[in-house]
Amino acid sequence: MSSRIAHAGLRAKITSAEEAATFIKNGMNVGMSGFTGSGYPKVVSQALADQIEATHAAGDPFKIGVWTGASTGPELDGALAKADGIGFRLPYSSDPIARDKINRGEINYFDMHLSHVAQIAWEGFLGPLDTAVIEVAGITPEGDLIPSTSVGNNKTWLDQAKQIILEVNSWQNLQLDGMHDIYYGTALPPNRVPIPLIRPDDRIGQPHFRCDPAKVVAVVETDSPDRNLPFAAPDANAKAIAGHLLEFLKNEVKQGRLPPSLLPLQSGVGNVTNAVLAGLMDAPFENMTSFTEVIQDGMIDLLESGKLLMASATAFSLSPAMAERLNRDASWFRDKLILRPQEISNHPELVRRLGCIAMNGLIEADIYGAVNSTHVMGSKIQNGIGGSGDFARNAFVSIFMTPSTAKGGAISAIVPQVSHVDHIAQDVQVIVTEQGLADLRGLVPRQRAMLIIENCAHPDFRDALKDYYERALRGSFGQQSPSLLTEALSWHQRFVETGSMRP
Ligand code: 0RQ
Repeated sequence: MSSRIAHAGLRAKITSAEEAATFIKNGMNVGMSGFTGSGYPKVVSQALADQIEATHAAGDPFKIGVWTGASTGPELDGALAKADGIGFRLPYSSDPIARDKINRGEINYFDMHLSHVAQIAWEGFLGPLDTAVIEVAGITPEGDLIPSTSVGNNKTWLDQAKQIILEVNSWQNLQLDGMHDIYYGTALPPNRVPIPLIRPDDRIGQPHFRCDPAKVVAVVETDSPDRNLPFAAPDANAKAIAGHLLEFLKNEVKQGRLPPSLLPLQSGVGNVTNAVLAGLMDAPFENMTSFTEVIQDGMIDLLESGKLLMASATAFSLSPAMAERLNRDASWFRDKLILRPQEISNHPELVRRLGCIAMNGLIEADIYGAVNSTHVMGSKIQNGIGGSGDFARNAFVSIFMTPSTAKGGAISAIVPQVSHVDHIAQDVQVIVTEQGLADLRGLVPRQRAMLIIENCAHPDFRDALKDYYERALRGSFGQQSPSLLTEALSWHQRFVETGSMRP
């Protein structure tokens, strides 16, 4: 195992997770690796949670700021949240225990665009980064780090942290070495230069992270798997959404607006987006590419089928079975997959230049096309905006999709007005539900309203939406985006009071 730690000085720092965790103190900011259940530290975070619990039991405070790439696994977010050890969290979280504490106001949560994290850390808004805890697949003789299954913000954490703890995970296949492209050319203005990436498969950086061995205080060996959840088999709604979307893409090719190989695909995480990827297996598009944030199961299937030539992302988000498959055949996948820092995988300059097709989920959309991706009933966070904003604003085609109802039909995903705005109507070009698809490009708000209600709303809510819209046409203060101010959020209020949006 220690053979993965080829640098003599760092081999001398091998210690237990418990010992390593003692370097982290109350009040510290800790930058951890990890992105959607892959490449996150597994044992130091758990040992830290144990120490936090013991400190609390002794009557002393112990909370830290946790900065990551995005969501992580139960051994990190779950364990630390359960121990009441997180005071501040950024930039994305989907852990159920942490979610409850965020929504009770017990964790300060900074939900932000994932491409902005490195910049805001360099600008100093978050305070100093005291410690970095980074999972790696190995350490080279020179002391460079072989990344594992996510890159996220690791480069930034390693550069900024005062001290570094490394988890060397032998569960990760060493054949991952060479899959990563770590670009060190970013800078703050006025010193920025164009990012020299022209095609999704361009490599513009180096395979390993730089790391100052003098900052490393502990090296911990582990053998723990990444823990992602399995995907559900696509249900009828997911299949219907995928069907509408694939018809749309076929028509775009027919109209000459998209090439037959489409443009680089970005796909959000979740069962619906995975169903779309599954649908692409039988669609007539060949030689596709992907420039996205996370690689999920459907992408791997597409790669193996030969329909997708390559995928660029910052992390894997694979079911346990698929993670095993990737781990077994890492050398085959290594030439077809590129993992980059998230400031590059999600970079607006690149998303715009490449002309990505962005496909993301939503919580609710309103009749004018504004999208809420994050807050249930305007105040309760589900996960966070993640990379959806990085891609939606800059994509060549910006698509959002959802089942038309939630919570067993009690909630309409199409509402008179969204209760929280993540994506303004100008960033939303296409909305898809199992009912149909609304292509909003070139339409003014009044045209959008009719199309979204007719094509996307569930029949159970369609008449009520029409009724609202027609009364808004008569009673609104202005006619650009007609609305009834005192009624626009009444559906949400009704749900809060009665448990249903239904009248
Ligand atoms: O909650 O499991 O408690 O029932 O939201 O909803 O339908 O399973 O859909 O997994 O695709 O998630 C927007 C949350 C959709 C996701 C969102 C409830 C629903 C369920 C999940 P339960 P589904 P999905 C790049 C892209 C932002 C980040 C992003 C998301 C739960 O897509 O986090 O796009 N997006 N990143 O019941 C009340 C509604 C609801 C609702 C759904 N209208 N009202 N609850 N739910 N709609 C990737 C990254 O950034 C990492």
